[in-house]
Amino acid sequence: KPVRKLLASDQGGPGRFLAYALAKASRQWRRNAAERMPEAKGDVRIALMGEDPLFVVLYKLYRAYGRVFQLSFGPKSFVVISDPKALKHVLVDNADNYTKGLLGEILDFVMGDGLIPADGELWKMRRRTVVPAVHRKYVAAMTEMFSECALRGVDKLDASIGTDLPEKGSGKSTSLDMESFFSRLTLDVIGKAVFNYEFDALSKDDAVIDAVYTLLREAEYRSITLLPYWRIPGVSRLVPRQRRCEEALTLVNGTLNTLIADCKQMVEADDEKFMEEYLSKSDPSILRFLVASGDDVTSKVLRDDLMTLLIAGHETSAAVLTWTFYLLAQNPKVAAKMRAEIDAAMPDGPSALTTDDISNKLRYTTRVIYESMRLYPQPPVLLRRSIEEDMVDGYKVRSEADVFISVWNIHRSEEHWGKDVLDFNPDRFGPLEDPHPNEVNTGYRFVAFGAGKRKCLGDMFALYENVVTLSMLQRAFDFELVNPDEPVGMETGATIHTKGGLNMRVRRRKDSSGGNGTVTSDDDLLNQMKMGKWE
Ligand code: HEM
Ligand code: RET
Repeated sequence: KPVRKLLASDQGGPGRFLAYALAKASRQWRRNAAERMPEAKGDVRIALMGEDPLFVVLYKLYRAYGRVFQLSFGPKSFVVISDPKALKHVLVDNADNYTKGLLGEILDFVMGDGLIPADGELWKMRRRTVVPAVHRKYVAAMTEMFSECALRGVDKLDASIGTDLPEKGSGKSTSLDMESFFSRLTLDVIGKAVFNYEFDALSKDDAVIDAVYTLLREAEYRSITLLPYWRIPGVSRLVPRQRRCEEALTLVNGTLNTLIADCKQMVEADDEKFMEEYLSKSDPSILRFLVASGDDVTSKVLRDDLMTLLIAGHETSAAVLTWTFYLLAQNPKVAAKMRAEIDAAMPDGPSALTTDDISNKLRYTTRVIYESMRLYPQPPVLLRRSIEEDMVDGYKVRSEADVFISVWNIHRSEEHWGKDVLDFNPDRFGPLEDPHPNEVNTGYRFVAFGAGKRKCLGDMFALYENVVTLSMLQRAFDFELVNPDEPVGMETGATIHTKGGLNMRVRRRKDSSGGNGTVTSDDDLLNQMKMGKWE
């Protein structure tokens, strides 16, 4: 105000110069004040040491400190972003100023120079090489395989029904940890898709499967120990785990190298024009595409990318299915509406689905998956590191600052989604004609697959895989929580897990033809049991 007054009374001469200088200083002062980012302090450290997973602590802090704030511990500090515009700035508008930062440190041991942690020219080159492998036609071909794997899952569940004591009047059931079921099912899917490898994790445990799980657990362990790096001094605590992890890496790498070599031989023996033939082959795997399109099979980046795809495709889909089933169990109206759609799409029981079926007959089911990814985004937080100083939402972000973009916070923000933000409501995305919410058509409020140049390249693959698996299982069975009144709890690694598994009771649906296409009712089942078929 005084500056404005001075300006108003300015009649020229030295007064004019003084007014100008004061106005400039005032603007500078205001800018500096605005640039001072809210800082979470006090007992934040205690909160972070507590029971809540990191992303839940960040949600509480977001509600206290707002959409961009800084979290500091002694010399360490990082910026937490919970705002669509700020997210867009970092991931899209000024994306070249950010690297994957900590993510590389967390995932280096298993992904090396793979696409997720890679930066700069290497990333650009690999993205250009890998993206064509997951084009539309490949995803359509894969959808057939998703159906096969899901049907195998249906058979597995079907075979285990009857292992629980029947409750009065409720028919035979089985109770099992669906989280672990989904983890095995999605491992089978991604093994086939990436390198045409049959893990068959739904049926067996073997050394390679064990080794893959050791690596996954290690990646998750590093996410939670290296990430809140204030928790442990250095990485010394990792050392005792190191050997087991090394052994697992050796085994999985060995398997990958064999698969690469086999594939190379196969492609070389094939004198037809590969690119045209690719999709009609019995194994249109990503590996086959990369080898045939000239990727150097001796290169470490090829192996790193295969491992990256294996982990990225496996962990995320398993988590999405787990939380979708949890949400459906708690929201029977949504479940019933979805069921009606699924039953109409597969009137005679579980059967193979195509991408056309998904696009035309399973739009609400598609929305169920998206809405589940809104409430439980996997991973809940994205990581970046600034290269040069930047301005985000009017605040200064220093160079080499670690930035956490909380997708969880954006997806659960009342400001952006309204009062019913926590409701599981697949209808919230509007008319079903276009069932695909994305960053652009939601103004960066829905960013389950990220945004900008580092956006997930497996988004359609993942969506179809999840819709097919969800539909098939729901067509065949009824699912309910074994302990509906007990919260499942959350734990974070790279993705969100339940605390003690997703324990569900599974019953064959009376109107379903079941996994082997022969069981139509409990009576049928009983007869068959008498004949020893289900023993
Ligand atoms: C990147 C989510 C499935 C491959 C990402 C990112 C997200 C994401 C959020 C961005 C990470 C960042 O910005 O830091 C998901 C979810 C999935 C899924 C929720 C399942 C529901 C898949 C599948 C594949 C895949 C099936 C492979 C077939 C990748 C790759 C990247 C990536 C290679 C790195 C892309 C790049 O940096 O250029 N994913 N993903 N993802 N995802 Fe996915
Ligand atoms: C996945 C595959 C999809 C893309 C990315 C991955 C890794 C994410 C990590 C996130 C860690 C987040 C944490 C948040 C805590 O609140 C899931 C492998 C980027 C490692 C620990």
